[in-house]
Amino acid sequence: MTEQARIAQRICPFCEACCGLEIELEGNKIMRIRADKADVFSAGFLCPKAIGLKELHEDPDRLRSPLIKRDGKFVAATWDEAYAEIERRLLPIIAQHGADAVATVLGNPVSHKMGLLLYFPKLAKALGSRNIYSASTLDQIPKMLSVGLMFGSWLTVPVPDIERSQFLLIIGANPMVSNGSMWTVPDFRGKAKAMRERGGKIVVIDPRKTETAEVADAHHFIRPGADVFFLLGLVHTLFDEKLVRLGRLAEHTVGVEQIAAAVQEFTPERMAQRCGIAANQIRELARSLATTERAAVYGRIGTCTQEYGSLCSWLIDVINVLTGHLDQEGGAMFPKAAAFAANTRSHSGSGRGVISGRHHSRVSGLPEISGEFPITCLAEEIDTPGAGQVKALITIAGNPVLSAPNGARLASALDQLDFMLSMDIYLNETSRHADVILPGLSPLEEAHYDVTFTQFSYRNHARYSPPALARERSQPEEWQSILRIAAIARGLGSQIDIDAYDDALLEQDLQRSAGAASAQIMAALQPLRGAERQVELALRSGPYGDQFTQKPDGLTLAKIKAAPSGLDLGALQPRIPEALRTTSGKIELAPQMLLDDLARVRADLDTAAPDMVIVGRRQLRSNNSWMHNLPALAKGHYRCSALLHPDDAQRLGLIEGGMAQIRNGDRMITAQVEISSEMMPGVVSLPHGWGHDLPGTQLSVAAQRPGVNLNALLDENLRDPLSGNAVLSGIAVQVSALV
Ligand SMILES: Nc1nc2c(c(=O)[nH]1)N[C@H]1C(S)=C(S)[C@@H](COP(=O)(O)OP(=O)(O)OC[C@H]3O[C@@H](n4cnc5c(=O)[nH]c(N)nc54)[C@H](O)[C@@H]3O)O[C@H]1N2
Ligand SMILES: Nc1nc2c(c(=O)[nH]1)N[C@H]1C(S)=C(S)[C@@H](COP(=O)(O)OP(=O)(O)OC[C@H]3O[C@@H](n4cnc5c(=O)[nH]c(N)nc54)[C@H](O)[C@@H]3O)O[C@H]1N2
Ligand code: SF4
Ligand SMILES: [Mo]
Repeated sequence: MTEQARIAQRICPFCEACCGLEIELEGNKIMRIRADKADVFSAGFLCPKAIGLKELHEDPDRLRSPLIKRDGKFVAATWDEAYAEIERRLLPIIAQHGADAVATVLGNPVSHKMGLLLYFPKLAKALGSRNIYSASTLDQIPKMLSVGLMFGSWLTVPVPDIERSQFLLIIGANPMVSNGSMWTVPDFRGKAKAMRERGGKIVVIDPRKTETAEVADAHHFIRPGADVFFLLGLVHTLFDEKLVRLGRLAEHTVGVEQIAAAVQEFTPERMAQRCGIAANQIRELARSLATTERAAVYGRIGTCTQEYGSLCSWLIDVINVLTGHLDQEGGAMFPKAAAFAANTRSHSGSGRGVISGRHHSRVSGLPEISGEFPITCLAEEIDTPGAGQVKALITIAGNPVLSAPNGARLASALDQLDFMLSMDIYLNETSRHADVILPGLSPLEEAHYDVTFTQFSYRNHARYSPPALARERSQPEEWQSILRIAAIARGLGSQIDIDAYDDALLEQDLQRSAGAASAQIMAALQPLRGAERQVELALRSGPYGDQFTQKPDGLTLAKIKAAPSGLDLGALQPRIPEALRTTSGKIELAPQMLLDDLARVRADLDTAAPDMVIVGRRQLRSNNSWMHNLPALAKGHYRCSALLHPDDAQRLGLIEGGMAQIRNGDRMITAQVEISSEMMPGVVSLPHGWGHDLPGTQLSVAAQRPGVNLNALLDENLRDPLSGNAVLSGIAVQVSALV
């Protein structure tokens, strides 16, 4: 290595696996990116997307200065000009139309950015608008609702304790490709292999024989959207065959009798036809789950983004409880994050539970869940006139024009706004509609702590990445930008001293939470600022923290910084009842809202399968809509293909590489055909996040192979009624050859 060569550690911000990487640098140049073998959590794993960190840093299309739209064209602007423009445009809208006229949209990368995650609440408070939307309602809100009702806080999600498990039932998830979701588990492949080597078994339920199914012991096709029937068949069998064993959890659980009564009619024999899995298979799987000492059921996108998303998410954990595997070694366990987890805060063992439906959306009257409305309501809130209409929008690291159903309607709604601000690193399908774009930093220029994913991790740990490269002095960190917008919204002016404002807000917070000790804590946090200071505060007052010197051996940010490959905090430990925050202090196995929703299932018992339905698909070298501009990831075989079974291809007259028209009512897309028996007959699979052929973007690589937009086919009004999550899977379509 030359003199200036150095290695920086960085947690990869691209997906939930949060791999620890080593960035080899010479001056400002990135020479190489490798896995950090010493990383206490990911232990030398990475995937091909890691190289994207270099390409993203160097991407000439990535925005480096603010843009302001003048006479329909974007022009580069200074930060001061951009903030002044926001102030000039936003304040009159708030003054004239009120707080709810300003909506915000948060996208997926927010959960990988500590600055955005920790400072968005300050912007939300300053705006005071009920119109908050995020990618959660295209994703995991059904799981948040079910665990919220059962365990008392939105993110108390049990994850498989894979290193000690002997049986894993994976439903509607493909961790071999996605690298895990709501389950932070780098190197799923290695862990699955180790599991099988010690005699463990993995069974996958999916309408496609996925990469995960390939490394599993068994795979069963399931009719898309029919998981609820399968899961009810499993729960029925547990009672029918007297396999229910709550073990240690019996005294901490209420609602078992209600579940027994509710599932009586859902025999596997009745469910088989509807879900496509034979009754004896359902019974066999229930027995395996119940009789294997260390086992867990895990479900993800396929079980959430469908019309029974909340019921499926709930039943998965009902099974974990009834089989005695919840909160047990080798079962589905609750991580204990070192900072920020609601289930480690305040009084342990009980709490206020979760409350939803405090207000309803203006047009469709849908309830807020966890403080947000379904993102599929955004377009109607903008394009439906009347009091309370959304007139301004702030998008933060989100691309809903591609990621949400019926982007065409949303795109034209965005053009009707009086003002739109995008905090984004690209001029893309969504940010092209903005009046001002504020770019974030390259991930290599910012510090990182995993605020969210430590709450879903297969093992407890704490890691911190300092910035690998210095940022341009003129470029603020994202927490600073978002806080400045908050100050603007409060009428404090765009010129405010942001560090002083941050101090003042923290002082207020501390006075509320720590009372007399607040001045002392404030002093102890010196000289940190911004997001980093929030991390230090949360760590030191968290479950492993030094409690500001009361426990000198406890955790501080300095201790984590001194361990560049992270600190291991041990395997997951049983946490019930301590992790509960329900009002009863019990696991609420049978929340009324979920029991009531079974009426929909009863009414749907005999619905016949449509000729063809469409489902989504994720791919290793792609991440939602925004990594298609990175050459190393974009190259290779064409990926945005419509994958279907040879029998369907033959029946529909489709040929490999030919074009198919896919229709849903009057919506239509054209996609290239790929034929494979890995698909369940009657199901076509297409990735999402493509369709980079819209005008006015600056994505030169992505535009060369734009792909087609799956969401252009989907109906924004189809939702899981309980959670409001969009239905993205199992939608009936007509497929025909394009002649
Ligand atoms: N049909 C179908 N649709 C789906 C899904 C599906 O399975 N099927 N999946 C859904 C899921 S799970 C999700 S999470 C959503 C994702 O939905 P979105 O979050 O709306 O989409 P992304 O493609 O992740 O867009 C991320 C945006 O953040 C920007 N960005 C990236 N890094 C940064 C940064 O550091 N700072 C800032 N300010 N911006 C940044 C990118 O340029 C991009 O505009 O898509 C959903 N849509
Ligand atoms: N490489 C890569 N990794 C990613 C992402 C990415 O875009 N690319 N996105 C990230 C994000 S935002 C998320 S949320 C996670 C998602 O993580 P996962 O949920 O693991 O991701 P998917 O690959 O979408 O897996 C969903 C599976 O559900 C199946 N499926 C579809 N419909 C149904 C159904 O009705 N029932 C059942 N049982 N299965 C069904 C699909 O065939 C697919 O195999 O991945 C994250 N990681
Ligand atoms: S699996 Fe790949 S994209 Fe995900 S965190 Fe690891 S290196 Fe990054
Ligand atoms: Mo997601």
